Amino acid sequence: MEQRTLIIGDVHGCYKELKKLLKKVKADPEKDRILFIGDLINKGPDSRKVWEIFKEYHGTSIMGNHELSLLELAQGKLHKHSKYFDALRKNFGSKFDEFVADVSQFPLWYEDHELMLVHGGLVPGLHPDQTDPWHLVTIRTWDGEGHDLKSESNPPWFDLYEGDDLVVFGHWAALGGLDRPKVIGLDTGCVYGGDLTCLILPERKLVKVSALKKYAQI
Ligand SMILES: [Mn+2]
Repeated sequence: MEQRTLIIGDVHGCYKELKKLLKKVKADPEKDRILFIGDLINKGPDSRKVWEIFKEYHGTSIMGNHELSLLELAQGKLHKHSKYFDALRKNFGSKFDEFVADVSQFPLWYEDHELMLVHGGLVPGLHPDQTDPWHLVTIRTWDGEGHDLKSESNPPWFDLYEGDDLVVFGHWAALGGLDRPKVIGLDTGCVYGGDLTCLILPERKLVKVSALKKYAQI
């Protein structure tokens, strides 16, 4: 049987739901390739527990905007997400440096054969290696220039996508997931009381578990 690839959406510290989902899809780190779409951390109950599960399952993750913020904060840059930094330090305790070193190895995107993973999305017409990292991790809509990446008066980036790869993304919880032939959105807002979603390839099956509660406001 062909190896399964499991791709898991934005966890945001929801470790109980992550455990449930891994159990539901019978994830096996010895057999399955287990990938995460980024934003493992922040907002939810316990980022450290999520990271421990991630390591236990030999997961691979791309960078979400929350991981990219963490790295910038760890380098001493000022950032609007600084409130999360202190919370993470406390949460990880003696494991904090190891955690930051691990996150610093996350790639900004993941490409394999006909599959592309990116946290926010693709700037139309550009390969990720030509794209500003912050655009990759935060884009929702495209204004033609990159000044405004979330105004709903502009088209979603995936309406403008014309490539052949299957692109899997997260980040846009309010969208509630997306399932198109060439684009799949996995952020179904678990931390906001929605679902945590896993895409199973090659069968292209979406499996969800419901959030046990609403941990944050969208
Ligand atoms: Mn995000």
